[in-house]
Amino acid sequence: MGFRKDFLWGGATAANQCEGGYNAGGRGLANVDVVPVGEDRFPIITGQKKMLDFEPGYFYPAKEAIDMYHHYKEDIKLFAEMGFKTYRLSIAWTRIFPNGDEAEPNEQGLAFYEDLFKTCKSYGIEPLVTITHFDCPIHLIKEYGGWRNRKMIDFYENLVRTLFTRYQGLVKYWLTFNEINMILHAPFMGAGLVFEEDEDETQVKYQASHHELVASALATKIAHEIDPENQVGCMLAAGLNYPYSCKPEDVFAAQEKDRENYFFIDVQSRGAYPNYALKQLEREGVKIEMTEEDLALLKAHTVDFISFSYYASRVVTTDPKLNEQTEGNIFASVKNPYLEASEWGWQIDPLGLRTTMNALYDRYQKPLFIVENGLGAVDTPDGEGYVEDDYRIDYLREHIKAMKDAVELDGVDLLGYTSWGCIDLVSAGTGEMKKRYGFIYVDRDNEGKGTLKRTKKKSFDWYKQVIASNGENL
Ligand code: BGP
Repeated sequence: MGFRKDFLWGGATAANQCEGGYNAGGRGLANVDVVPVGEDRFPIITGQKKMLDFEPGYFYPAKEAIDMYHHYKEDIKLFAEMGFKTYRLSIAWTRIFPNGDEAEPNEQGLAFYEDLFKTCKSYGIEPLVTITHFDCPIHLIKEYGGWRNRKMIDFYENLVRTLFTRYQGLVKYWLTFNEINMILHAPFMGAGLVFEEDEDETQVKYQASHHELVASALATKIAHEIDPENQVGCMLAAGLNYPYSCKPEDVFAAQEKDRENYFFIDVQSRGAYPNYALKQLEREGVKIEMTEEDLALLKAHTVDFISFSYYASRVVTTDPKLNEQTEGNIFASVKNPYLEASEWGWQIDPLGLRTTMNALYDRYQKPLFIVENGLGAVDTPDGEGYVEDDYRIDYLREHIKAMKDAVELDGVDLLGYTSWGCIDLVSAGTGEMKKRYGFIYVDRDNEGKGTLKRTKKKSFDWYKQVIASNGENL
């Protein structure tokens, strides 16, 4: 009983939120570099405002972040001390191909990740690599319009072929696109999309989604050809949509919302566009350009496992009077009267994790991997930088309990768990440093000031014993 013996405990980060070193080692600029902190952030993330260069007067947190580019050996050593079996990180596309469309990769970028993976391996830590985590070279946006353009599939193919070849034997677990469904809510981050005023946004988003889905299937094919040991997963921003009431219209509306998410995984895991999506796109007048070869590729190269992030559940209602909204991961939700929320309004729902796991496992019957979960909170360190983060421990404990129930009581096959932001990093939604998730405090503030010193929080020792007991001591 309990978690499998080889359960992959660990933590997760993304290149642009922790690495910094934005122009080091021949790196080019990416979309995520030019998203500033402040009121222009949201319009940029959603593709409504164009900002494709650093502009004076703005603060760009990804430029330096927590400077993991220069601290990775120290950081991985700390992860090893916690007993990590895996470390989920992402590749910065522009370290490998600074513009995205070069024929030859940048050796300095390749060497950087090679050493990082070797460092992980030296501690027995298995890297879990997200190929693109909200990451698109600026040049590809300016020149080709991001993922709306079919040529992106070729550039992505070049990237993945390079990675799978170079890191064969070092990396076995790959995720093709972080939170692929976020393209609908944060299209600049998810697909490098900036909209023209008269453009049909839905049309563009679904065409771009199609290109990413084909690219993902192609990556799965190439990964298996290069090394049959490779395991490729899709990655969903998960979290169920509850109907606010048992009114049939509310239940139906919640089902429709869930389908917005399932659509992507249905294609990646079952290998075909589901009927409900084809019908809905037809009703909305969306026409996706796709070829017979695309459909054959999607069918033949489905993912090996389903990975997802889970922070909160959402609520859907058809009653216009019930419009009290609360924040959620990138987009808002109706308030759930039964749940507490984080300082950022994300509704805390451990049982919702078990329900989400069951829904995904029932639907796909493939192993699951929880690759993000955690509490974003304001930490108050003492003079030494130590944080007593019992609130974070409570959140994680309750979620790990729920995931244990899904495994033990429901029989879900779960490969591993990587909590989000295992070391403090820049928030994707707000760009702030004050929203922290880590077991390790980093002395860095919202303005980019601080010594960058790393200090273990109370949760560090707690998570260490969770891992050591394979989830028995919570
Ligand atoms: C997910 C992203 C992560 C991460 C996390 C927490 O959507 O994949 O990159 O940042 O959410 O969100 P935030 O940083 O906004 O608190």
